[in-house]
Amino acid sequence: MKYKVLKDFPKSFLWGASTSAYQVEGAWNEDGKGLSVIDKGKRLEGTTDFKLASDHYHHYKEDVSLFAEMGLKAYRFSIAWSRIFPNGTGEINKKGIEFYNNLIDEILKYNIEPIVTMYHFDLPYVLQQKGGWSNRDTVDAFENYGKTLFIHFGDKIKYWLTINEQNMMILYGTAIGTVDPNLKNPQKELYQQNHHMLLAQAKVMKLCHEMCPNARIGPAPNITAVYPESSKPEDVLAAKTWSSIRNWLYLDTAVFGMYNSLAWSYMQEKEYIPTILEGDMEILKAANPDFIAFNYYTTSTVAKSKNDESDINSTGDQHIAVGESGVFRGVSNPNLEKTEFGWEIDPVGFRNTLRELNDRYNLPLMVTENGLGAFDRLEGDDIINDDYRIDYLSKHIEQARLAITDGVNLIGYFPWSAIDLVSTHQGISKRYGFIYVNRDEFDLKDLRRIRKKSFYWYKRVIESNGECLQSKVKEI
Ligand code: BGP
Repeated sequence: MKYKVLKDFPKSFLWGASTSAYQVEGAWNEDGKGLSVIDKGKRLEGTTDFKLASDHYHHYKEDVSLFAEMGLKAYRFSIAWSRIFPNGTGEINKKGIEFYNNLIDEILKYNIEPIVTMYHFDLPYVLQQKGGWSNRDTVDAFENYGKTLFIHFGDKIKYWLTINEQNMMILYGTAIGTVDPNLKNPQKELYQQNHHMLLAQAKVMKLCHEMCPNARIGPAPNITAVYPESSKPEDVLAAKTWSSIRNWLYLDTAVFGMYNSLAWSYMQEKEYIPTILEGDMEILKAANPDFIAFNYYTTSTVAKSKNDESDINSTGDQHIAVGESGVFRGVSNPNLEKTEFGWEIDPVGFRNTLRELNDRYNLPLMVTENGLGAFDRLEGDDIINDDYRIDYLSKHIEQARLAITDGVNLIGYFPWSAIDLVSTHQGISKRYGFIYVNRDEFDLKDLRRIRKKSFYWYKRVIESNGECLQSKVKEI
């Protein structure tokens, strides 16, 4: 649609950037932190583990001062559950509370809004050993963890995200490294785990409203618009099926407290229906999220299933539509370029996704991840010319502004990632940050922080409240 004038980003727009504890902190076993499933997980051959990561645990003051120099209005980070409860429940680790109080105070010192993700893939390993999310006790463990966070940090944190990318843990958990390798019937188990996570999420949302009446809380799935490969009605049907399974199963339960009917039929057909106890649906209905946070990297394109193994598009990861025989066929979108990691780049798809969420839920939206992983090169004089990242982000911000003009209630935008950190499964060489961390997969070098070209670019974007972008706004 052609607009004569574009609406501005709101004056209070949360220009931010994101990280997660296990991917940035390091100090994997320091100061009383317990193990998480990530610490016990396998690594891709030739890529680093998370033991040191970006060593943010020891560099956080310098890092936050750089975030402030970049002009961030907000910073999204996660709290490591096993740094607060080394065993998931039971005794609190005081050093863990101390670290996050120091980090939050450092962020607030620069008038940056701290946005906390309560759980970002790193389930305490002791809980995994007790059955993880298959064990309904983990629901209570998460509620207890949430209550502890609200007690210790509730006076400083205004925005809480419950669970990062629950849908990716269910659909692509093996790629991410969150699936218990000992599960007997993984698929069926994962949908029972999902139900327990939904209950846990709903309980902490209700608790947050009771304990921290001035705070706002919401879910944080990975959401993407799903396109049909053609205008063939069967392809359109397949796209709606995948979107229900990938997106609406998670958000209809979080927002409406009900399972999406198409996703439910899929679960019935596959015999994935979880055990739902008396009162569970009432718990889901009592959640009432204040906003929806979501991560966006790309869109999915699917076609009608051919009911054979050729439906499977690739080994896939959380940003590639794999396909499921008898359900949908994962295909590439010939209209989109790909990153060097095979992820399709779709800025207009970002606007599609924003519109779809706004229409479906009519809640404030916060984009908590959007970014380009690339093999950045450190050139002479500490120069990193990540023009490709500037191009990717500027095009997505342009589309965000068009979506705001469309009427979408967008309250924040947080590129992944604030600073280089370790990819879920592709090492630290796959860099996302505005700030380069001088280490390689196995050579830790000096870990010095180096501002990339995109650091200065994003600083200008924030100063101009989104006006000053590299490429002109496309008229669509
Ligand atoms: C999202 C996760 C982030 C981050 C991002 C980039 O799914 O929420 O934690 O990992 O993907 O993907 P990757 O790290 O696999 O390159």
